[in-house]
Amino acid sequence: MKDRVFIGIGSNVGDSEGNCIISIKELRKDGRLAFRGVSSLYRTSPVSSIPQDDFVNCAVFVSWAGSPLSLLEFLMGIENRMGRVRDGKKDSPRVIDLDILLFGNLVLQEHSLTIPHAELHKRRFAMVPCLEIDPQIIHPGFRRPLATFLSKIADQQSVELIRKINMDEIELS
Ligand code: PH2
Ligand code: MG
Ligand code: MG
Repeated sequence: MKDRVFIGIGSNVGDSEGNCIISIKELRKDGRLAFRGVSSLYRTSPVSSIPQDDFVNCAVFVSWAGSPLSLLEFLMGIENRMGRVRDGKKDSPRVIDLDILLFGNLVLQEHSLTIPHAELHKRRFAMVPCLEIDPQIIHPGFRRPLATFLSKIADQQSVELIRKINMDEIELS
């Protein structure tokens, strides 16, 4: 089955905008993934107890012809190839972060993977790009429109539009 999947993308080390674009191209190289849409790029304040630089965030909407765990493995492979260093600390700065936010209507809690992403409904930087792609998204865990969670988030979480992504930037050459 091909599921409607939203993947959250973030970077706050190096050329963050460029890293997000490269990661989308990497995603598109795999035959199991069918690309459906992409959000704009946003500059977002870090949601973390560790002081760090602002992030660039965006989201892509895809179909994935495989299991959630096979997608997780694929995403981690891209993160590793792009130089992601895993220091074991939560929320440390990162070259690239690719998170499964939603996987169809699936609700899953395993030690290696929670779907929907456990923090999705608490993070403006994750919700705004998804809702740009599809304002009608229903959170399958809470069975409520994702948009209803936005108003509950503290103002400190800033999310500013940088620009749209052009299709030719993410086209495979
Ligand atoms: N990712 C985190 C923690 N905090 N803050 C922003 N603004 N954007 C992120 O992508 C982000 C974060 C953990 O993955
Ligand atoms: Mg993350
Ligand atoms: Mg992650």
